[in-house]
Amino acid sequence: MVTSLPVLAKSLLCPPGNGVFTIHTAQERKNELHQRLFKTSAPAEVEKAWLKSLTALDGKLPILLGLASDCGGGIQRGANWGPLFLRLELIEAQRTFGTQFFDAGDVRVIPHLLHDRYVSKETLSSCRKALYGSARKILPVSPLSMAEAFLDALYHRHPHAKVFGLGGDHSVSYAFTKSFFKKQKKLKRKTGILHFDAHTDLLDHRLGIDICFGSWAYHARQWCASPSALVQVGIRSSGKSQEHWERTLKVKQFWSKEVREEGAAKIAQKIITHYKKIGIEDLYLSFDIDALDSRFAGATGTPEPAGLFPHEAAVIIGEVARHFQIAGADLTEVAPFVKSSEVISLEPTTTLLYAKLIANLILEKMSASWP
Ligand SMILES: [Mn+2]
Repeated sequence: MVTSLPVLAKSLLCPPGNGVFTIHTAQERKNELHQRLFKTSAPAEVEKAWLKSLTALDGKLPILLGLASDCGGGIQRGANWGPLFLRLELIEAQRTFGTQFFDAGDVRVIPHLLHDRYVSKETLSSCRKALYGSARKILPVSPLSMAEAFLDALYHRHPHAKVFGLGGDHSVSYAFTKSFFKKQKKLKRKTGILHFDAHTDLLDHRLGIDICFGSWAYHARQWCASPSALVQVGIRSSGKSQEHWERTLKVKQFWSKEVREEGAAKIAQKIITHYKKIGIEDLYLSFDIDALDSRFAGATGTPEPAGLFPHEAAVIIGEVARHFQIAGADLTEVAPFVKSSEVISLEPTTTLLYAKLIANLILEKMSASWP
């Protein structure tokens, strides 16, 4: 028997904003979010209202899925708070711009786990007991594995659903893209990735760990229509040269410097020409907030100067989305409690402002109907 989506969601997910397991921390923000979404902040009422809302999930609007995991990060964590803070921004955007989306909630997160492939039998049993009340429940226990299980079921039911994932550190894109590419393959759609980032995330492993914030793109490129269907924009902090990555892994890169020198519109045209040449039909858009210059996005795990200006990213997304369907997307590495040393007073709010604008733009493009 196929489990219904709301029933599966009840096991794997929790109400929007609840992905970080806390008793008191940020409770006022959770209350605010739940008041706005469900007109109540009483936990039992919120749970009831959220479960009821899931029965209306029909895959027509872009679907938000929060994955409040930063276990795959490793320099400065804090992106686990992304989904809660971004939700409040998106509700604001909804009011200002009329952007439409369906909020499925957050994946339940055990913050010490990343993916079930790293989990021992004993831990699997004890975490199943903790999450599902029984060690015999054959369900995943790690955030990335749970996200993948939910998305597999969602895409099985609604193959054309467009999911906008809210991270989390960038390892969450491993789970989002894995499910996404499985179903794109079934739909026989030739699909690429448009990846905004200061870093390439192209390591095959980091300290022996094959799934993390520095390696998800290495794996995801193998699921694309071809390796060169992974196009990276905004790169500027890499141990290896552009020539190295393009030659050895066949990916296509536009470093931040090139965008500044040639202008965003011209880069967008180059990207469009490239995707057309290799026959791409659909795109997955992954946006690491550190693609933006650290003056605009300092509240993130690895802020980098000399990055993209928000309008440059917006021009590229806008142009490319006129030619290719944005069939799936995510926004990662927004770490609202993180302050880097420059412009301390401004950073969290500045980062959230630009994250909101980028997220809103992506949702708007995902909402566009496609022939
Ligand atoms: Mn990244």
